[in-house]
Amino acid sequence: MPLDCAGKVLDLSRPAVMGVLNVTPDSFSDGGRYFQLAEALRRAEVMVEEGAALVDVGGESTRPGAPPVSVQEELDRVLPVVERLARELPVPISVDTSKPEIIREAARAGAGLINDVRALRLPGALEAAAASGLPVCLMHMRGEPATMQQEPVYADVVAEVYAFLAERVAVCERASISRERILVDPGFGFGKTLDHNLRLLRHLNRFTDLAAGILVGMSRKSMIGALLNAPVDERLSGGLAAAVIAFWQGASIIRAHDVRETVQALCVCAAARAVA
Ligand code: 9MG
Repeated sequence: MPLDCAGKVLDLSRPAVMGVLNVTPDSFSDGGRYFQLAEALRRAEVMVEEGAALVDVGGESTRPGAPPVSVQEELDRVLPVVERLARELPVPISVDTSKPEIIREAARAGAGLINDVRALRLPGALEAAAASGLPVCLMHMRGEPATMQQEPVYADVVAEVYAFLAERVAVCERASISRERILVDPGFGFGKTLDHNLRLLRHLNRFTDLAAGILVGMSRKSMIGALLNAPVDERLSGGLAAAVIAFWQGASIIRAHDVRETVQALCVCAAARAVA
């Protein structure tokens, strides 16, 4: 079933690449808000030209150890960008946030999807997402970004992440967010060791019955760096391999920085999968 993202349709029957657009101070030139807005728009346009089916705008870094950002600062970073992109681009604009205030304002500004790494667990987030009427992505994260990579332990990572996501889907359904508007994401790199991430990737197909679709993000992450012993700017091939495996295992949305290459890799994979 296609997802209705504030009037823009996201087709989940073929692989969709979600382009990453960070609007944190370190991701733009220091030319003031106006120039940052123009730069963000240009980057998003390029991603759409390269085949992005949606663009994910985030104003608070979720990297391990990243400092928290106030509501006002996140609003100032994200809202003008969401508003402009939603107006000017043909694809849905997703907002990467956990805060109810940002969910509400981003929905008013034209966002088409809520991408929450905390799976709507912050007070008020569930109600704000339900009231928005938008599709949501519920991601699994163990702990908080500041501490999540400090020796995470699971008895059975696949079963525990599955149980967490199933419970969050049930909570959403009770709040009138129907399963047809829910995506789930095992949260690669969020409170997981390399072994946990590999097990989740290997068994990703177990998550397909939970919701309307599976979203994953492995692009440039440290799990790829650890496997290849490569710095962040040399992880493209590994990220593409992970994207292809995830799609083959049932993911329908791949969150990625390198949009053109990811679209091409998934195009080959989808063609092979379509053959009887
Ligand atoms: C914001 N963000 C960073 N990594 C992510 C991932 O793997 N999945 C989702 N849904 N969001 C992410």
